[in-house]
Amino acid sequence: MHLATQRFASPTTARGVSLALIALVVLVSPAAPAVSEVSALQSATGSKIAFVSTRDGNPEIYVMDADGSNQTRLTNNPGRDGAPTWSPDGTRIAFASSRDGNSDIYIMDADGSNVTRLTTDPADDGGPSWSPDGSMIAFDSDRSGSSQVWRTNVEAGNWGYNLTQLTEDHPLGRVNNFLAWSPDGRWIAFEADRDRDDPEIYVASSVDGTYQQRLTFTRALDEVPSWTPDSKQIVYSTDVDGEPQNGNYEIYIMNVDGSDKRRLTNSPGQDSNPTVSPDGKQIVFDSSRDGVTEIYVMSIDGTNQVRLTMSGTERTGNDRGVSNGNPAWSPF
Ligand SMILES: [Ca+2]
Ligand SMILES: [Ca+2]
Ligand SMILES: [Ca+2]
Repeated sequence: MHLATQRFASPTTARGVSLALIALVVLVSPAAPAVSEVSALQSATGSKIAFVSTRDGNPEIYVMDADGSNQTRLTNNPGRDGAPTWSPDGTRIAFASSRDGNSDIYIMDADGSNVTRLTTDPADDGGPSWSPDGSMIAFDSDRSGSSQVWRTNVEAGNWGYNLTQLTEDHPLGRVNNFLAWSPDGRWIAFEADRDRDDPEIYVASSVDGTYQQRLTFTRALDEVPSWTPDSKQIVYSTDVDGEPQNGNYEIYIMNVDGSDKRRLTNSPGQDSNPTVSPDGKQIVFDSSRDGVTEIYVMSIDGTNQVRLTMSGTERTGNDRGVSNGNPAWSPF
């Protein structure tokens, strides 16, 4: 974990364990909702973006149209609510919240109603990412003693939740988190500090955590991976340009084998938390390039960068300011 990264949605930042939104983007929904449900969710532009804002005093989850219009609050709780991730059918949002005293995973309908609690462990659970078939959620938890990647069924069913730990504890308690389930269902991408004091991007089998492959090899902070809809590329954030761990993150894209890494942003602020639109043509991300953290969108090749939120304010004295970040593009 890295102080340089903007982690305002985390309920546990003070401990150095934090959560993020990793959007799960799917090209095809295996369990399509009823037509009426889909049409109710679709905006005029055909897509929604969930995000986290502190504009109402503490971190809450909001949703907006993909052009930045119709910004609506979905949670209203004094706890820290963050890390929104869409169900593959677009009807629900999983998120992390500290509303019951420690960070747990919750699920709500896409309009904010029907909130249910998925995890109840006294350890911190966060950073959910939905499986593309909708049946499971991967998340990070320190219930084993250090932050590791876990998954659980969304419904108990006849065989229970089948809670499974996918990454192993390390003697030094290093972290594996900021995970994203691949749209083809086979892989979970995550960042891990396990090798050294700077994180790298890994992928592992979503079945049992095997076949782990490390995709970055830098002294930089390589973080917050997310997938393109075809599962062939990963977008992420890194401060690899300039001095090691300088904190100036840029959005990069690479092939799933780690090849062909390309920089998409070039701003003096922190550019982070990218997720890809369901048509694979755009990336939504957050950036502090204009002085406060706001949400931006760009084409998949880095062109046409446009700011979507405008309500951020700077920290001054005891005023913690307002930030908008951790965007997640809906699957429709
Ligand atoms: Ca809240
Ligand atoms: Ca690194
Ligand atoms: Ca930057």
